[in-house]
Amino acid sequence: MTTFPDGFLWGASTAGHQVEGNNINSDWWAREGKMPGMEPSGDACDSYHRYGEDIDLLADAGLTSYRFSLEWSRIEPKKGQFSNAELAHYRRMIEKCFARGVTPVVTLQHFTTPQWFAEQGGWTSPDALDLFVRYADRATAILDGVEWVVTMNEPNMQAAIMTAMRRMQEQQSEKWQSPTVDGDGDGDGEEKKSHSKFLEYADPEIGRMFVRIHHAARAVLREKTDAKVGWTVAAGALTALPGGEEKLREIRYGKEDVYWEGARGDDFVGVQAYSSQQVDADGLVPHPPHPDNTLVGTAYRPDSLAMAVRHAWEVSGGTPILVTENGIATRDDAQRIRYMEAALAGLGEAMGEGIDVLGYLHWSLLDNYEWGHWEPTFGLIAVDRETFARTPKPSLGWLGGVARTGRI
Ligand code: IFM
Repeated sequence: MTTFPDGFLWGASTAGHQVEGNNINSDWWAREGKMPGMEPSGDACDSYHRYGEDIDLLADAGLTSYRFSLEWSRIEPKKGQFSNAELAHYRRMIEKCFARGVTPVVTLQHFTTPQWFAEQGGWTSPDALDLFVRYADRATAILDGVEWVVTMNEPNMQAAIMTAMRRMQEQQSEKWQSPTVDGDGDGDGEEKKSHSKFLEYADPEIGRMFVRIHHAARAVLREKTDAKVGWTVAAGALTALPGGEEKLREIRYGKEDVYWEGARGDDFVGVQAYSSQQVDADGLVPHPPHPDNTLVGTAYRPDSLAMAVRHAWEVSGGTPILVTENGIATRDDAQRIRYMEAALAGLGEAMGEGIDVLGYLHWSLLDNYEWGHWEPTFGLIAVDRETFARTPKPSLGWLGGVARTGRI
């Protein structure tokens, strides 16, 4: 049996663009439909209007925390023009959490930016830092009582998305390939190989740029709120095959370690782990085909969570950890429960070694928009795309049971 401490946060995560719907001022909205193979987010799960129902379902199941994101492009739809009405909307979400005894974990930026920001050069434009910090500063107006704030979600994946976009612009005819989906293969393995290849290069300079922006936003949040501040990192749980040790270090530095290092001095760091991947002397080895592989093409590896937590703890210099995402894209909810059970058992072992883990937030509360695709279903709750009716899956009740008892 594995037991978890009192006060451990148990919850689930979502992100604005993936669940709200009609996020029309964002760069992703502008991009959707323009790229072959990319499905539009449309109404998404209509959580912009139905967040109350989402939070009720989460709380009724026994979960104690909800991670969601604010949409910068709603709050600042035009450069310098801030919407008090949208800020009030997100404050209502926070109040709804409080009313249900749910601890909100608020992400300021989850992959999307305002389209005007993208048009002026996005994260690499000279005033990107100042613009993000100004937005973070405005957001502090609604964060009273919020204990957990994430400045940015997976800046390392955002760097990969920036690279992917550049590549797709250069090769105009290329089909959309989401960085969160490992190939969309026709089974010949070739696409997977090339997808892995393009994902393996990550420029540490981009990482350092994100670290500077994160630290500047952290300073404002610390000055104006009492919240614990951190950011979240996509963990690859990479391992070396014999002869791949040097390559592993090289790849992992630009893809991850620069970001874990950037979390030093934060109040917590968000670990986001799904699968594990091997590295040989040539680079990332594509996930071998297997019946248990997930709907995003990755290997079924619940042990990746403990691997990622150990690595994050080491490289971030012992920064307290919040598991802000862990989950599996599957149609088989029994497989989801098996995955969580194994992942949490591994997490308990890592905690037994002295690693400070503060909570576990599952990705995701809802089946949602997986960045260009609707097929990969990560949710504890199914959502009808026509009626938006929510149907909790057995996995929601299972995780709620763990939350209530504090053990598996
Ligand atoms: O859906 C994404 C999320 O937006 C960021 N982390 C990984 C998830 C699953 O791919």
